[in-house]
Amino acid sequence: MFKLAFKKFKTKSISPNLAEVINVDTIEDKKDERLESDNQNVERLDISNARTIQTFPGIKPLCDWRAYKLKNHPGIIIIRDPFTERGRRYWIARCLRDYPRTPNIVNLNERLFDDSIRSDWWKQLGQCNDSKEFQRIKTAMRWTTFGYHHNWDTKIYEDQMQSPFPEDLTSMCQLFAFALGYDDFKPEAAIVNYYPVGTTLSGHTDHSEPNKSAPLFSFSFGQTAIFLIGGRTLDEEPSAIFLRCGDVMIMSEESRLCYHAVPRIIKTEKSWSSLLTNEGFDNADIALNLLDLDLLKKVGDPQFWQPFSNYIDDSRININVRQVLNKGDIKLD
Ligand SMILES: O=C(O)CCC(=O)C(=O)O
Repeated sequence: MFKLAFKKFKTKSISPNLAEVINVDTIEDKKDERLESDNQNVERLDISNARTIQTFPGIKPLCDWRAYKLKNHPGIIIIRDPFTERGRRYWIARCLRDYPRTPNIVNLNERLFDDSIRSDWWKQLGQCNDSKEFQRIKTAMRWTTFGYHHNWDTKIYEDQMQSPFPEDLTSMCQLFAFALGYDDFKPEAAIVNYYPVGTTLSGHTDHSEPNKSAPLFSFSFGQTAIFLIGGRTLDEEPSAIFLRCGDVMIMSEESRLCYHAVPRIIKTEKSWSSLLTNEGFDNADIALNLLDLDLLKKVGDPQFWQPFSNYIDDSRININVRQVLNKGDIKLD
């Protein structure tokens, strides 16, 4: 069932029937009965009782968040783009410019890419003048890991295999975790996935973490993904849902160990090169020190922002954050 659905959405020769894909933006459109019945699986989540959170740069106030749950997949929560435009730009720039740098690990193969590219991909990409080589370097980047590095061969985390977990990402994840009542959540491992249009991620479960009860936080930026969420085995029929720029998905409870995949990236986002719409920030706000203030300012400069905008014009980025250790443990066995 899962593999068939993956194939159906992946196949390039036919356009998949996108009416089947859950689109949370249509949930409140009471006028259109067809849309409502398409979305019987989705319910708005009442977060009016969510924990009050401090203001956080680049994130809208809690009262403006729209959150949804999937009735057939208990534990999946989607917060529909709670970021401001400056916030989205900030995280896109972090994922491209900073996170794929040494000591973080990237997928780039040492036989195909020299050390300078493997240790600072974005900088070398910016210095490449040959359009064919530029495209080769750009599309080769598929993931970077930090915090505990996931070993894709052994599928285990090791104490010696760690790089520092960025403080800004820790603060941002803990803000969402706290709002949803996961006060003890500790971000300890992250995978940033890069998806040029046309790439996919096949069905898998995330079960390498010794702590399988902590939720997983997933942040999507750039172009839209069709995301499949299934059950604990490949026999169960998955649901397809759009994950759009700025969406935050939480995989908790039963869904934490369920099969999921990204069979398709769809180019839906308009060009990003426009000026930021009247979105300033208060320099005196102490919460600003949770982020890289210099970068937060710079992403509003059209010239600085242009290369990031070009990248995201035909790509998606996903930041996938997990807790590795069980509560009370200070290291892996
Ligand atoms: O890109 C996504 O939305 C999912 C990524 C994922 O499943 C993973 O990193 O394990």
